[in-house]
Amino acid sequence: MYKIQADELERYINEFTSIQLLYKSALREINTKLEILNDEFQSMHEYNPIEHIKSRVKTPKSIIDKLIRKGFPLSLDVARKELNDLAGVRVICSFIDDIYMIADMLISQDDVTLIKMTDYIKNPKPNGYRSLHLVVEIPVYFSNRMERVRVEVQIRTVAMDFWASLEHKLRYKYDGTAPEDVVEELRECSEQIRILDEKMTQINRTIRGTTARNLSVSE
Ligand code: 0O2
Repeated sequence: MYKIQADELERYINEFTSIQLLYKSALREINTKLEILNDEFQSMHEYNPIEHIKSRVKTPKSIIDKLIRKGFPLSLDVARKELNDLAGVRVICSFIDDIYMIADMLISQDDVTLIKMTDYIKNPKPNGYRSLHLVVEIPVYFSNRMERVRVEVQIRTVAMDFWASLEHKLRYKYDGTAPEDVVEELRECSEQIRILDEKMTQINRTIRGTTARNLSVSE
């Protein structure tokens, strides 16, 4: 078990505070982009693809846990280089089609650089986790400099988010080692949610008179 000295922890927290502004600013930029897309859709099509948006800068404890989990040394420089989710945005959409549409619209913006995309909807994790993950880099302008900052954007439906929240809670409860029957039940719930999401998406297409959108973003 890795033990952190008090002075090391204090230095780490001080360093963390100094870069928090950078990541908070990047989150504001991304949030604004997403809100504009949602508002434009509402105004042009009377339709909101985004139910809600949550964002956070990763806490010091969560950064330490992840560095240890991934076998990296405890350094903020390493965290900034190796962890993609120091700044994270979670975008909750109504339907599966909306996820790919929002992702497409975001990454096609000139100042947004796509670093990595992981499609856990087409290829769910073995435990049943489903979500579209984008790591993007955006410029943040300060008084005397511009910095390019990475942000992880997780886009998923309300149902996928419901599953992920419960699974996250259970994982904490069992300290990462849930009994196999619980793991299996969660997998089954994920499958039921997949069926439900696909049905709801189909109903939405029928109501709105649309066909499957171009999902090229994940192909
Ligand atoms: P927390 O506490 O939510 O911050 P990589 O980006 O490939 O270098 P990483 O970061 O492990 O490596 O990638 P991945 O798998 O995309 O996971 C990033 C985040 O996605 C996680 O952050 C979770 O928020 C979420 N996530 C991934 N897998 C699962 C899962 O099985 N269940 C749930 N509930 N969430 C998941 P953290 O830091 O692990 O956790």
